[in-house]
Amino acid sequence: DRMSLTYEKRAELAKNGVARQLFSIIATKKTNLCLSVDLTSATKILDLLEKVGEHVCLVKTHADIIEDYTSDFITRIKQLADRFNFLILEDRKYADIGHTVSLQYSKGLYKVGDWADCVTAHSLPGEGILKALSSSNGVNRGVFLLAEMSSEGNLITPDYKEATVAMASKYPELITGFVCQNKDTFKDPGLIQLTPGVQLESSKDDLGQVYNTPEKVILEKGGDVIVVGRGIVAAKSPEAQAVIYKDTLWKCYLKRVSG
Ligand code: 5FU
Repeated sequence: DRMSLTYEKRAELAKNGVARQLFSIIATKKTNLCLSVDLTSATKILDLLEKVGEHVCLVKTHADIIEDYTSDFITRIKQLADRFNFLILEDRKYADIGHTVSLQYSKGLYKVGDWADCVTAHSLPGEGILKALSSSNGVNRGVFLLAEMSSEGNLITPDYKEATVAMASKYPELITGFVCQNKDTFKDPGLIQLTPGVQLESSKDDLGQVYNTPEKVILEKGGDVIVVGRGIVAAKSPEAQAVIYKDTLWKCYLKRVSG
């Protein structure tokens, strides 16, 4: 059962290179915190990462919300990723036919394939989307497939979720894990459960986002890497808040694997 296995052990079981790398970074840095840097200024994102880079294993971006996006931003965020040893996930949630996704992934303004260690994708269009993301893969790259969402009233059904996990099992070298909310969604301990919708107190925002606590998400719902956005980014001191989240999340993990 993946709930009781350590990150070190799971690194050995991972078939995707990015999953292996991410499990190892988590074990080395003792942090399972993924920071979602949902800011619209490249400068502000870089300033924030200077302060919190040491506390996170993964940085999640939405490149298409950045107003001053340039290739220089990518050079700098990659330097920070090297310096602080974190990976980068572009949360693009690809959802089109394979041909279009392969263009969206490698071309246009963002050229995501050049810099993102991993990306998110919907299973909705069928497995052509995974073929597209594998064939544009030269180096060590990964995909988190959306199996569940955190938002209220989302249309994902149990059947859709199961079919998503079945689809992923045909691409073991590509799939890093699932964006999902529950431990029963998948079993393979070599895959990562990336769970968003987390704040220190259970709550909601006014556009349908639902927040669970670290305890609930890690101990009951099986989250392996926890995505926090506004809980940190909108805090008075994001740096101090990142440390609080890191420590809280890590304590929950230790409790989970200790029995
Ligand atoms: F797939 C998902 C999902 O189900 N819920 C999410 O919230 C992705 N997200 C992303 O996580 C969303 O796009 C935000 O970037 C982030 C959560 O940010 P928050 O500020 O912690 O609500």
